[in-house]
Amino acid sequence: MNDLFLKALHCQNSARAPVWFMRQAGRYMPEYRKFREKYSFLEMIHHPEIAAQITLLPIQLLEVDAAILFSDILVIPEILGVGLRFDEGLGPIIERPLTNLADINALPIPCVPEALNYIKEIISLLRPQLQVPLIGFCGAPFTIASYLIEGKSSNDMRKTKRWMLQEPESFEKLLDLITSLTIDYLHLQIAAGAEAIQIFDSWANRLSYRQFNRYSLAYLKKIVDGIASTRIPTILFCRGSSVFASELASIKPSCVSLDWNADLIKIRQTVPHQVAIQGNLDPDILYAPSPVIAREAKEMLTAMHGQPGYIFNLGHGILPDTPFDNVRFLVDFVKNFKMINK
Ligand code: 1CP
Repeated sequence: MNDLFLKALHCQNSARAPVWFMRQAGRYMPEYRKFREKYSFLEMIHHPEIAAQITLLPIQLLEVDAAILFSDILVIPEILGVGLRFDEGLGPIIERPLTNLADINALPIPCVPEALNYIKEIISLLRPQLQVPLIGFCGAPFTIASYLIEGKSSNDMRKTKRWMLQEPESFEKLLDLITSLTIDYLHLQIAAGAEAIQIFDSWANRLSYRQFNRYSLAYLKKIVDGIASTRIPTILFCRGSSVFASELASIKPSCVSLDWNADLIKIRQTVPHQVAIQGNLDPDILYAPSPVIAREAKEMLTAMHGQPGYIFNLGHGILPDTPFDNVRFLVDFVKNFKMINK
């Protein structure tokens, strides 16, 4: 069993830095595209056998140090019955986005263990096949709320922020609802065998400092506290984590995952030493020729050398048109880094 990743999450790793990537199973992989020729994205995440096989692709083809469940943060909106679909080229669409308090009150309250039982099946299929830890995940309440309100990916979050500022009470009611479903969902993943949890707050960078504390961090804290009894390590990622790293660390996750704007060493100095750091190569660097990839990765690995709580990752997910061979090159480079230095 390769436990480098779990050791690093506990800040107890004395070997090389473990490596895995956000969105490590996806379109940049020819094998993934073969599945996508046969099935829609929703079919793939709903079908336990297929979702398990796709989770395993990066382990088989890249030999990364952790697996992440093949699913999506939007499974929570889906069980709220708002009509989730994924359109080619457009990404996620919610057919009946929320517009007011009455819409929130009309939502059915799903029974999470029943509605998401298929996730339990995926994890049960996966665990016996894995020699690396399995990461479960969810979206953060602010990011999930933004999809429920915008109805699609939005860069400006205009509707979400307008609601948040005009009617903070009902906005918080929505965040509370998502938080409680999410805690149940993470307990389901952990009971089924997830060995670490990453929470994605992909749109937190749209918030001011005070808004972040009130509408993002407070709910992240409820989730971290809500699963603390399981003692499963938690990783907090947000776009904006280079700005909010100290605040994220203050709610005592096991690890803060940094976007690519941050200087790793500077952040390491501000985040308490018992909290691990993950990140943060710019995903665009994977378009560069391999000597550039090597130079940039070496810079980060040298800066973090000897850190017992460091996990190599990107600053956000792998992009769909990334050359597969460059990703493979990067994994090998990170894994061999110690040897190069000797
Ligand atoms: O084949 C396809 O077209 C589907 C593309 C795809 C994939 C591979 C989507 C649609 N989701 C996923 C899987 C996924 N999503 C994983 C799987 C595990 C992995 O390999 O990492 C995870 C962890 C996610 C999480 C996710 N989904 C986030 C948070 C992380 C991030 O990237 O910021 C978000 C925001 C989503 C929403 C989502 N799902 C898919 C799309 C195209 C989007 C929209 C992103 C956006 O709004 O910009």
